[in-house]
Amino acid sequence: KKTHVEYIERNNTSEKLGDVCLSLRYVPTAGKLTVMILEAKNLKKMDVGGLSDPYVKIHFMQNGKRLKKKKTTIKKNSLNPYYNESFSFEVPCEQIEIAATVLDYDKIGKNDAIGKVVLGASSTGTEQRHWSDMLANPRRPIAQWHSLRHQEEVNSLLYLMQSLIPHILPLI
Ligand SMILES: [Ca+2]
Repeated sequence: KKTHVEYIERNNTSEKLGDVCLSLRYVPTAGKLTVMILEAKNLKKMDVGGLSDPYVKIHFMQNGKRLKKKKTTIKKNSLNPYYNESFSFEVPCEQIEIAATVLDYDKIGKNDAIGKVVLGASSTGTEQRHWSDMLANPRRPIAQWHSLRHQEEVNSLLYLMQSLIPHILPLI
């Protein structure tokens, strides 16, 4: 049985899944976070004999635990969809994360995830920069492109974090 770390390493060879552009707007006084899904580009083709039918699912999370779920409309047969759809969340505390998963809608069977990004205080790289830009610019929407990662890779990291947090917190 593979450990989560081995799984992450095995999947690090980056297959191109596509990119998603979203904006984050945080109003500290109102405790409100607005996520706007703007567009996606170069998405992976998921349908045999077609393109993909992408939509974006947004999870609002706290310490890796899902609190709320929202989703965009489905854009049929497109690898470069435009959404311009926004979702607001009430922020209970600072320790929150936003996960955006791009999925391919299928009429029959389960919808497959194309890729995913997680934005929050514990993110790294571009995701981390976006999050700190948002916090540094209250009330202003900050837009940025993100490369999608494999859902399994992101979930493994979230799982690791969730299982580590109870052990790390007493040390901080
Ligand atoms: Ca499809």
